[in-house]
Amino acid sequence: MKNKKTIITYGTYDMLHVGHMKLLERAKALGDYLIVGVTDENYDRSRGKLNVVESTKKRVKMIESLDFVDKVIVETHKNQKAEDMVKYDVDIFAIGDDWIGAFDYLNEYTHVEYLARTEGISSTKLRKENFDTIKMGIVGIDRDTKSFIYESKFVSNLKINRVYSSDFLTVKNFTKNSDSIKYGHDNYDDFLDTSISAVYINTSLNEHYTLIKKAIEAGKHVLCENPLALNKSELKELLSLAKKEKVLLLSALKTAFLPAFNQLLTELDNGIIGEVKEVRATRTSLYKEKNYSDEFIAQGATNILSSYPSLLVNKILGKSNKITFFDQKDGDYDISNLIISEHKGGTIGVSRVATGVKSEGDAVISGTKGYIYIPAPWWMTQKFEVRFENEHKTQMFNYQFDGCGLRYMIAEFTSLIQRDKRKSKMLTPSDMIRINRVLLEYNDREKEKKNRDTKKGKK
Ligand code: C2G
Repeated sequence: MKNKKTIITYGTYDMLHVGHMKLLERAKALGDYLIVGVTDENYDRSRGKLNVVESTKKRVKMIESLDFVDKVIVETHKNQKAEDMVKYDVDIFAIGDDWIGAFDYLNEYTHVEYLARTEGISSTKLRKENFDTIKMGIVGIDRDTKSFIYESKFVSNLKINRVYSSDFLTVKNFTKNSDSIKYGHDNYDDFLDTSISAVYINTSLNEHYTLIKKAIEAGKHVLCENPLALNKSELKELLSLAKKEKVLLLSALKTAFLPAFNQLLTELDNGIIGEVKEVRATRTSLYKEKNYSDEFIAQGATNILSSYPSLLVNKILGKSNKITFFDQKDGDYDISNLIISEHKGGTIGVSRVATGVKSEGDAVISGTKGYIYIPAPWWMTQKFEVRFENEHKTQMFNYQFDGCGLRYMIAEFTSLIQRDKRKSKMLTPSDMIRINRVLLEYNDREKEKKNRDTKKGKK
């Protein structure tokens, strides 16, 4: 006979409040030993909780400080509850009655008890009361604008209320057909001179630098599609300007904010495949920009797509020491590029991008004990497999998400502003410099080549 009754319960416990406390006390009263599972950030984001304000570490600490809690564990994935019931020989699983029915399947392992929830209090309500709503404007209107607006609706305390495009008719058509956005501008200064505190920029690449600079100077936080600028000095200038003006400048590389992508980095840090020796990633798209400009540098495959493979390569291998390009061109336009980068300890990054050739968009990370396979489209990371020489040891990681993945990035951007933070751990300014180094170096080399050719032609 067991002499103590073990109770387990789980939750996020963001901004710990009286509702949480009462639930935990009631749970403890059901037995002798209370285990509390605190959800980890990636798991929360993968189950649609995008707006959690406090870090896992902070939330764990808060629960640990409660004297009636006997043990705190971290919940990282969906199937963990069943595993924990067995592991801790749990007698009762207790949870608020907002979950009624959802955990009946655990009756197979333990006794499930739904406890009355406290009315009138929630973390969502506290977040609304404690943080101002951020007003955001969109710069540039194209086929992706609607999905950005749709995805932003899943992020609390954010309101997108105006758009800017240099083309008057585009603005007029957009605001006429939009349910939520009624204000449109074709004058950028007027647009910036409104109550918005943040902008999202998605225009042709060669306009980014000027638009970002003006927005920062007007004191706005900026989320902008990558690349932020088309040469090194401009990128560094923008990052230091943002620092000086105390605003947030973030590249809109959505992959960096996906739950599965971040879980993958955590697994690699934990040494799941040993030492990483090579990272290989491909991204191709046959979609050509509508507003194809004669600024060839801003339109080739390297500029449009290389940020994604570079993100994976640089997040895992760190700064590159040497980069070699194997490009194929159609006139000035690079239709494909095989980019080999060398990193610390002789490790290798292989990035393949193309806008004129189609290929499999997967990624492989090779280590001394095994490798990780991310199926196409790897940059929309939802799942990955950790494979070993012994195929029976394969581990699958699944973090399916709804929508097109933008909401995780928008949530991070909003939450950083709300918490008065100017850097994202998921994509730091150094990450942005490293990632952009590839295309900026390519642009510099191409420009030099072109200058040499023009000089030769003149002779
Ligand atoms: N709760 C409550 N009264 C409130 C708010 C929350 O009793 N006004 C309870 C919830 O029912 C839950 C616990 O407090 O049992 C933690 O709530 P959350 O932090 O919102 O976490 P939740 O998303 O419910 O976690 O694995 C995670 C769990 O399955 C659910």
